[in-house]
Amino acid sequence: MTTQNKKILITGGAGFIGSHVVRLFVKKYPHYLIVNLDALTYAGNLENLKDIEPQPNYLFEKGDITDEARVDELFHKYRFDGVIHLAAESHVDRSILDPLAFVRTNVLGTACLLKSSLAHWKDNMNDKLFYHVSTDEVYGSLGATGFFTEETPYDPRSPYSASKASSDHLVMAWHHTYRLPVMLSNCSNNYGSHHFPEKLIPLMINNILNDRPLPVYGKGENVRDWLYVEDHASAIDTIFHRGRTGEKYNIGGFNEWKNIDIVYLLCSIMDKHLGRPDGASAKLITFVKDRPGHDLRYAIDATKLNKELGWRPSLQFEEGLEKTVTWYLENQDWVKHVTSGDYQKYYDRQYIKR
Ligand code: NAD
Ligand code: TDX
Repeated sequence: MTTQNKKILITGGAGFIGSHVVRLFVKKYPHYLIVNLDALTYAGNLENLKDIEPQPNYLFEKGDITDEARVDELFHKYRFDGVIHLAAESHVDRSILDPLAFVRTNVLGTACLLKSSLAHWKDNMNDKLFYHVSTDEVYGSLGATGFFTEETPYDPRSPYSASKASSDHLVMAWHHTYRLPVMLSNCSNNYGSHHFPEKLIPLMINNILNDRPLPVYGKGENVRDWLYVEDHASAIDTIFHRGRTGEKYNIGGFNEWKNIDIVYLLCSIMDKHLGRPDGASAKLITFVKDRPGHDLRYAIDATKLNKELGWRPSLQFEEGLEKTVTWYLENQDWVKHVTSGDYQKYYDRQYIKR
């Protein structure tokens, strides 16, 4: 897609990754109008965008992507040239507790956006683009070796990953059937600031700080491939502007870690920050019942993105974790706000009463 004046709809912009994508686009492309459509679920928080709210090229619209009339109304109002679609239910453990919420938002919501995009672009698809943000979890679970490439067959195993796989298939179906210009990326686990403390890294930081048990599922042997969230946003920017229509790109930093090793690393970073004796926080580690259907290992081969578009991550993991811990320590008000309300109910159901 060219970088001339554009009106871009970003869905889920009040969430973790979405807020970083909105910030990047608003700052880097002052001649674009960025409209953030978000339902502000428990995971969406306008505080994440406080710094860019006053910018003249940024607007927020509250709404649900499953609400066809609302999505259509916004297309009429703004005449978008592009969509970057991040809105989703995103937490695997919640998808095990309430799968239908994931089918509704991730599958039906994506279909609603595709339908409106086609209706508004069908007479002139020139320089239009529907960019869908997806996950490596659609590929399933790896054994000890090997990587997910763009050719790896889909094999989702949780309600979350199955709903994301469905949304990927819908995006490609709209491309093949209706010629809708689309692109899709599948990224590995993200970490960084504004990450909701239900996910591994921010949950552990928060629990270490508050001297609570650190719940490691199973034996902590599962492996995830971690990427700093701002690097994900920069990859989306690169692909959105220079990727090939109809293509999918894997995004990752070749950075695999066992969960238990990450928890130990976080404990030692936090001990230094909090002035605790070395090893003090690690005493909080508690092995708990495993996640049902827990995928063993994810590992992304991002060679295509590197070779075709020259993208590479900017940060080493230890440096990124240090920045992340510092952000959480300096933004305790943010943590307090997002963990008030329903968070405690979810936490008790997931960790205390099982
Ligand atoms: P998040 O849960 O932090 O944010 C999701 C956002 O979507 C929230 O602001 C929420 O209010 C909004 N939303 C949810 N349902 C909605 C609806 N029906 N209508 C409108 N808005 C709605 O998620 P995240 O971690 O930032 O993930 C963003 C996207 O990136 C998702 O599509 C996810 O599948 C994908 N992804 C995430 C990761 C990761 O590690 N977090 C990795 C790869 C891909
Ligand atoms: O309390 C915990 N204890 C624990 O051992 C939590 C929350 C997680 N874990 C384990 C499960 C996973 O092996 O840590 C690993 C990471 O868990 P999550 O942070 O829940 O991430 P994951 O399930 O890997 O999914 C994430 O990456 C892909 C995002 O939540 C998805 O949105 C993204 O698509």
